[in-house]
Amino acid sequence: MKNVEYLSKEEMKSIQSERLVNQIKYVYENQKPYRDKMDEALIKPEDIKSIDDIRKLPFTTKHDLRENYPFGFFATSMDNIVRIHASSGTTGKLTTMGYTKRDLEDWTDAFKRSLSFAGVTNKDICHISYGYGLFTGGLGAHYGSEELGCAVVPCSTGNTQRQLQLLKDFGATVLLCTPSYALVLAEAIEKSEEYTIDDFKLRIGIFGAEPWSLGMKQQIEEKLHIKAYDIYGLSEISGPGVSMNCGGEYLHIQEDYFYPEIIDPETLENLPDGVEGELVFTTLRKEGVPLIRYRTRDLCKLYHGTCPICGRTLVRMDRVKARSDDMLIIRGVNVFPSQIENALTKIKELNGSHYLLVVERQGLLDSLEVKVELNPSYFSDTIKDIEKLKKKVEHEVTSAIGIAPKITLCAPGEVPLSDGKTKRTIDNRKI
Ligand code: DLL
Repeated sequence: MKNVEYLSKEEMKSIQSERLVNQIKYVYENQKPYRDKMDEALIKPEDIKSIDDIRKLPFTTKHDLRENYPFGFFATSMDNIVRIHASSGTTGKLTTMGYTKRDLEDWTDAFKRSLSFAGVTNKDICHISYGYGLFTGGLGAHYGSEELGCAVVPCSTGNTQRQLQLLKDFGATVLLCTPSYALVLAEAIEKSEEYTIDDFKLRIGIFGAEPWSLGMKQQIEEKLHIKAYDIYGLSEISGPGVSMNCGGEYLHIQEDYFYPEIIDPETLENLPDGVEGELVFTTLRKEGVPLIRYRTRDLCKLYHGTCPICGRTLVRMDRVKARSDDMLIIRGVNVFPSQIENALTKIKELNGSHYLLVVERQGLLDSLEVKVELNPSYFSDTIKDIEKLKKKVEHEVTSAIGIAPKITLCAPGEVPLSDGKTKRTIDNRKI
């Protein structure tokens, strides 16, 4: 069979159409909440004849999943479910996902393919510091890497000193964790009296689960002497490995399993390639919890056509820089934490990836405070120098986001990153 990563548009469409028709029939017969939505929209499975008909179908939201907590969206009986994951998200109630044996095989295959984009092979030793548990990061990376034939070190999160020791002693060549934690590890090596970067054999990093800027990517690459890749996924659709970048900036989506669309979050109309909107996914082969037109809230752009970097034809998505619900509106201005991160990481006197945004409302006016760490190598004890640096940071952030924040410079270590997803904003406004 022809490699699915290099199919022509027509060949891919034919696979997607056949799978969508089956998926919709299956969902209509087995998933009551979505059947109700289809009945309400007066759509029958027979109306869906090809992938082009997908636009006729209603959307599914996180709210729908929460309303049906825990198992209302399961489309098969527990006899066929072999794993349950749940996503805590950064806010709100859990959403629960159930997987059949075939769902796990498909997800594993998607992750394995993603790894090969980065040139990972069965000769590699993969050190996994994504959390193992209800979060899909650890187990998703684990089975995908094993399937490729890598030697897997299932470290999970925490205990940074032990992680460093194992990374060194086992000679891991691939590190898989959140970008925040990659920086924690890199900075622990820098501070360590025991290790230098030359003690490690790392060559590739597979980082994801949270938005991170190109500035942060560059920092990680420089500090760890690796090439860093961006892996994307969400537990509702399976987990990590929905997409990953090749050598270029964009991420290839495993679109024979997960069909993407971009919509305008207000009008819900489909948007063309290159226009930013909300990413929507339809699973094409899921048995446990299939999801039709699931609104991810992630803001993104799509690009069809052959990849100029690697020649794959799998549709590409932009890096996810923010979620539509991550966006802060401060004094009427839309502000994305990643815009600020990009500005901060460009300033060499700062440890720009270590930042926290605090939003307050004083009277009628919103205020934004940016707390950011100084670079450990930056040293000055004159107030004049510190004030000058503050002004510079204020200027850079203001030109990035269009409003002036209060800048608080913190000592190294005062704004720690977590070993999972780091919370970047505290919004104290009661709106
Ligand atoms: O974060 C799955 C995952 C694990 C992806 C490990 C990559 C690596 P959830 O906990 O359900 O699943 O969170 C999904 O995280 O909708 C995005 O908002 C965000 N996200 C995931 N990967 C990226 C990424 C996992 N590479 C939510 N860049 C998604 C930006 C990401 N945001």
